[in-house]
Amino acid sequence: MRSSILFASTLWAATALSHGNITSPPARQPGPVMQQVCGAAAVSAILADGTGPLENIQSNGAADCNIGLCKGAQFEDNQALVQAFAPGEQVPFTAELPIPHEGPCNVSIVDTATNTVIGQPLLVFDSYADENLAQLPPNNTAFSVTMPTNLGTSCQVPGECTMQWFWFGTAAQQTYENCVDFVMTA
Ligand SMILES: [Cu+2]
Repeated sequence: MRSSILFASTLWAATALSHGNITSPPARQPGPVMQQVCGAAAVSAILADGTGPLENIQSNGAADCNIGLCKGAQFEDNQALVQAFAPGEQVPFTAELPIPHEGPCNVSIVDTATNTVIGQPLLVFDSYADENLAQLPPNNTAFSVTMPTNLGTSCQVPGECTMQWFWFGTAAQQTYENCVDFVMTA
């Protein structure tokens, strides 16, 4: 998004511009529980453009609503999407980046109760989605992570952990997140 239209929050603008998101594995989507927690406007913003940045999503200000964790999407709306991964398993991701914005990106496992990263990021791009390149590197839209082998008993209960793709467009000042809910198999 150009800075000149950063202020735009109208529906047509959000619809006309798409930026990026994870398309596989399935990422958390908005739903009725998110609407209860974060309000209808936040849900509408994601439904209007699922690839838009966090900055386009208006929270209702409730203490329980954290747009900075999975765009405010709630685990309870996504229990059917929980993936099962084994320690050491390679998990392929696909992303779409219709409007790239250069900046850092990472994939990490997040403890949802505390919104803190567990261990080291599974993947780090110092420079991702560089719109100045003639063509994005193939690993920007198809990459994989290796599930850690040292999680102990963490992440075995659905909803306890989520795998978060995080990308910040530095010049655009736009933040992107998608969460893949999963359990680690023993
Ligand atoms: Cu954008």
